[in-house]
Amino acid sequence: MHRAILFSIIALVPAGFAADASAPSRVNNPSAAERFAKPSDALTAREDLYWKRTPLEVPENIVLEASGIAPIAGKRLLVTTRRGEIWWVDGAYAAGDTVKPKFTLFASGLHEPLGILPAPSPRKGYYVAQRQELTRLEDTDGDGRADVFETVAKLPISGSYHEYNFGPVLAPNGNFRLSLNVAFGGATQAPAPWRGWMVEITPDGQLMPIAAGLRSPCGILVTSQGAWFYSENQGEWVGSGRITHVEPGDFGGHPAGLAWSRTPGSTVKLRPDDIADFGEPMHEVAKKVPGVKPPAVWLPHTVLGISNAGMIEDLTGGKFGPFAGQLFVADQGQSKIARVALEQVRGVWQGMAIAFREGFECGIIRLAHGEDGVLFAGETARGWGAVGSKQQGLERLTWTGKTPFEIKAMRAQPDGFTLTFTTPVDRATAENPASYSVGGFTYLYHKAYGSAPVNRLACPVRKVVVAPDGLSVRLALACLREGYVHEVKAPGLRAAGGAEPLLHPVAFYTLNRLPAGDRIVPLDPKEAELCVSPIVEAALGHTAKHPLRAPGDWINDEGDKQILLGTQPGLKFDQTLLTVKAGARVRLIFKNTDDMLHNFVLCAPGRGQAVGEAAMALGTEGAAKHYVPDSPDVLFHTALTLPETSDTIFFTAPSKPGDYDYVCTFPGHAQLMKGILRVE
Ligand SMILES: [Cu+2]
Repeated sequence: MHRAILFSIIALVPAGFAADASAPSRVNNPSAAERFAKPSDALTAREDLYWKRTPLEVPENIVLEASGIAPIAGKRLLVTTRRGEIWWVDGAYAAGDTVKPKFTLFASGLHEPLGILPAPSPRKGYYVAQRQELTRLEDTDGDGRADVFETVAKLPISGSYHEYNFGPVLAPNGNFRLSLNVAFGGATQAPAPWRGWMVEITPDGQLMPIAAGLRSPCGILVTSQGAWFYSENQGEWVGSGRITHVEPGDFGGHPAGLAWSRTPGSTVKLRPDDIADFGEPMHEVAKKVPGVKPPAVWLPHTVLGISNAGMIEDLTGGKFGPFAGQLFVADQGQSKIARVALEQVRGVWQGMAIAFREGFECGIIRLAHGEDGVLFAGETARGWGAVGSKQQGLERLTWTGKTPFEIKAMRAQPDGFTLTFTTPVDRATAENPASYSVGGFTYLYHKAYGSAPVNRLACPVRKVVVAPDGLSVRLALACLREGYVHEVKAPGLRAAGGAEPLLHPVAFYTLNRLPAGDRIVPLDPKEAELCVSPIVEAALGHTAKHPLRAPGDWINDEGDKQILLGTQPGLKFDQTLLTVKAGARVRLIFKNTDDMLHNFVLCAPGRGQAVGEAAMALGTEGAAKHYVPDSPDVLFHTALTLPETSDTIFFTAPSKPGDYDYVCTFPGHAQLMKGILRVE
C-alpha cells in the first residue's frame, strides 16, 4: 500500500538508484523493493500465446526512457524521452523476434517531455508537454529535424522535481488537456498555479482550469464517447491506484491544488479548509462534501499495479483482440498492463478492472496503438525501480489472433452482476455457485500514504443463470454495497468443451451505483442484518504466533533477553543480526520509526523469502491478516505496525541453533527488509 509516488526522486538521484538508506524518508521509494514482485513464468508464458511481446532494440548510445509515443502514418513512431529528446523510429513494425528499428533524432534539449501529439489539421507539427510549457515543434525545411519550437502556453513551476506535466491530449473541441503533478512534500505541494489540476489550453495559449485534486495523474484520456478520465497513483490522500472521471469543477481528492481554487477562472468551489483528514471511505465523504469525486474504478494496489500510468482506449476495431472499446492501463512499478471495461450507471461511471498482460522488461508509462492494432509500450524505471531486467525501453505487443478464455466484461445488475466471456463457458462449472467467490472492500480517504483494503465483507452467491449461448453468466449476490470494489474470483470456471481455465480468474468491479432493472432473486428482508459491514480491520489480538503476553512460566515480563528492533527508511530494519541463546525467553519490542507500515516475521531458517512470497500471494486478503501467511515456516510475528507505533511480542527462542530469517512481509518488502536471528 505504500508504493512511493510514481514520479519520485528522479531529479535527485542517478539511474539505477534503488532503496538507498541514505535517502531521506520523505522520498522513500518502496517501489525499489516492490519491483521484486516477479510475475509468474507460467502465467506470462500463457499470456504470450495470445499477446506476443517483442522488445525493440535500441542503439547503445541512446537512453530511450520512452515517455511519449506518437504513431505516424507510414509505420513510423515519434518517441519522446525523459532526457529531453525526440526520436523518429522506423522499422518498429518489422516481423521477427529480434527487431532493430532505425533511430533518427528529431529534437533535443526539451525539459522532460511526457507526451507528444501530432498537430490536428490544419495546424502543422507536433505538440509536446514540457515541464514548464506546452510547445509546438515543426520541421519546416523537411530535413527531419525540428526547427520551430513555439511556446503555446507557459506553465509555472517552482523547481520541485515532482512537478511533472502529463499530456497533451487532444480535446474534441480542438483544445489540449494536460494534468499537472503536485510537487513533493513540503508545506505546500502546489507552490505554483494549477499544480494538482487538469487544465485545458486553447491553440492560442489560453489556459482554463478544469478540475483539482490530482496527485500524480500520469494517465489522461478522453474516450470516443467524450468522457475524460485520469489515472492516479497511490499516495498521501490516495488509498490505492484508480481511474477517475473528470468533469469541470470536480475535485479528485488530493487537497494541495485547492490552494488555487480561489484564483479567477477556477471551476472548483471547494477550499483547502473543506478537506479534513477524514479517515472514512471516499464515497462516504463524497456524500457529505459536494465536489469530492470518488473514482470510477479502483485498481487494487499490488494486484493491478503499484503506480498506474498511461491509458488508452482500444479503438482498433478488433485488430488487437476481443476488447474493442475497453481501456488498457499501464503500470510503471510492476511493468504490466491492466484492462478496464467501463459503463455508466445512473449517470455515474464505474466498471471492471482485471489483469491483462505482465512480464515486460521495464516499467511502462505510455501506451499507443499503431497501425494494424499493434500496441507500443514506452518504458522507464529511473528513480523508482520496476519489475524487469531493463532500465528503459520500447516494446511491442501484438495480438496473435488466438482468443483466450477471459472475463470480457462485468455489468452491474440490481441484484448482482452479469459476467460476459470471450468464449462460451462450460455449463457444469458455470452453473455451480461454488465456482464463484465474491467479496467487497474499499479504501480509506485520509492524509496518510495509501490505505489497506477495509470493510471487507463476503457477498454470498444467491443464484446463477448461464445464458443459452454460454457467453454470459448472471450472478445474484447478497451484501452488495454501493461505493465498494467487488472482487469476483472464479478459478473453477472452465471454457466449454475443455479444461481451459480463465487466463485471469479475478476481476474487480467498482460499484458506484446499483442500476434499476429486473432482479432474478427477490430482495431478502434479512439482508440488512446479514450484511453488517465489519469494523475497520481490528488490531491483531494475542495468538500463539503473535504472543502479546508473557507465557505463565516466565518469572517476569522481561524474560532472559530484551530486543528493541527498529526500522529505517529504505525498507530496512535497524539491525540485521540479532543473537539469542537457544530456548531463551525473548521480549521483542518492534518499534516502527519509518513513515510506512511494516511488520516483523520470524521464519524457519532459509524460509524468509518464501514467506514473503506467500504474503504477496494473499492479494487483497493480505491486509486483514497483517500480511502474515498461514504457514508452518512462520514461527512468531508482530502486527503490521503503523508509523511511530510499536508492537511487543514474547516468545521462546527455538531450541535448535541456527540462523533464523526475519522479514517484513508487507507486499514487496521481504526482499530488502530482512535479517537473521542467530540462535546459539
Ligand atoms: Cu515493511
